[in-house]
Amino acid sequence: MKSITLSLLLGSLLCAGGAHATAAEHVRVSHAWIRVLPGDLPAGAYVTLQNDGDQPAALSGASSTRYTDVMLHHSSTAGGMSRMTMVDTVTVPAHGQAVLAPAGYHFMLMRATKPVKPGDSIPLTLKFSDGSTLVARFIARPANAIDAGGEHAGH
Ligand SMILES: [Cu+2]
Repeated sequence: MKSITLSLLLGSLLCAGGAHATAAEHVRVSHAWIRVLPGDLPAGAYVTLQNDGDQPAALSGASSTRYTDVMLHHSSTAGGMSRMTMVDTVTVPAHGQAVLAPAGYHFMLMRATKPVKPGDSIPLTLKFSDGSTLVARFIARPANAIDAGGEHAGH
């Protein structure tokens, strides 16, 4: 019973401020990775965002000191042609998740300020439409990688 009391107490402390909590405070990041391409080609960045909040969170972009520009894109395939479109936001549903992954939503990282190699850990600042931000580390993976690697490499 003690542990239940403690977690209830912690829960109410964490929720202090309730309605004023920002989107970033409710979002957890996992499977954050970058697919590094040769030369100065733009790199795709992928991540899973889990929203523990009661309100949807709208991801509106990102920035990084390691890249000159970061754009939010969506890839789609129609008639065998693959294309990318710019998007303003990606919604992370309340108590749900949004997955940025190859062939779907992704960040496009433009013009690295210095070369990024597989194995590097690159901080990206994720931005939400309420103005809140969240810094997450993205693992750089080789061009032939299909996911974040590690224990989930078997997907
Ligand atoms: Cu793109």
